[in-house]
Amino acid sequence: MEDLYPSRINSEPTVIERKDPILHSDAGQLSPGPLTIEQLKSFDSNGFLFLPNLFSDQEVKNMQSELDGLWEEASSSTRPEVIREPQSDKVRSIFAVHRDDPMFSALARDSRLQSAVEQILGSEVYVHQSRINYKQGFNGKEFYWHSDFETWHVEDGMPRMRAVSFSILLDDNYEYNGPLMLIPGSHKYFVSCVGRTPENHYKDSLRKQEYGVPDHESLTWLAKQGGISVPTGPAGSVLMFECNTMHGSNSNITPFSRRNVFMVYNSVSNALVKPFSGQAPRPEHIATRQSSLVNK
Ligand code: 6CS
Ligand code: FE
Repeated sequence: MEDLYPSRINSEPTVIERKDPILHSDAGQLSPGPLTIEQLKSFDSNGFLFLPNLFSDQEVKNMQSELDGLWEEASSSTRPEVIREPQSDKVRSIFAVHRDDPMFSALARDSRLQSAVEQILGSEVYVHQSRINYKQGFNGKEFYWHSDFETWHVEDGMPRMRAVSFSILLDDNYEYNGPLMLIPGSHKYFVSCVGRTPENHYKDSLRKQEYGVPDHESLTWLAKQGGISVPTGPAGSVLMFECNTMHGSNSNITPFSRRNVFMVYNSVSNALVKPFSGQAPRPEHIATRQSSLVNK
């Protein structure tokens, strides 16, 4: 399959225009769904949309106690889905919760998420990846600037930009406890990164990403034209962002954790092929490849 978004191949970084639509429709008009025209236009223009208080206080409390139980189990676990912080053994992320945990499996199928993403992607969807990021107080380290699509294209073989991430806030997100920062409009450009992907890169990149990160000049160019947006709000809110929107988050040096759960939906018309890096695919708990899960 032709590589429309080559990255980690050239010795110099380049920025190319996006080749895919942002609001997809197989039938020529947008699918019906919960998002208003204004919300769709905002997502199209910025590459993200903040939905305050989508989940009730009780739903948040239920998910927070689920997080506590998962944290306890993960703290002494050696299973590969558990990722630890780069400078400590503290739990940083737990992957594949949509597959392994009943509450988050139900969340993945929640119509508030599924109907919104099917409206944008214009097709049936499946969960490409899910994870909990704990971003613990004092210990939660940064996620450097990146486009998720760049990684999912190069390392997982995601052909086109037809996927959306939902970050469900499970703690109040303040400007100071490491909220997600996004560059409005950055989803319209693909930053081709330099450097060859190391073998088994995910063993390091999920702790601290050093390959597939954009160069300072490209980041500066994007930020000067789009600025930097830091959506904050109460637990239970949802931040949905396009797979190619440039984002990152700072280390959390406050006492207040910034836990969230991510659900990433891919169009069933955009199922993973061989990684464009030419290397072996990443494990199933990071990128869904099993057809049983892909075909609804
Ligand atoms: O490599 C990945 O798939 C993960 N890395 C980051 C920093 N964001 C997306 C995804 O969770
Ligand atoms: Fe990311």
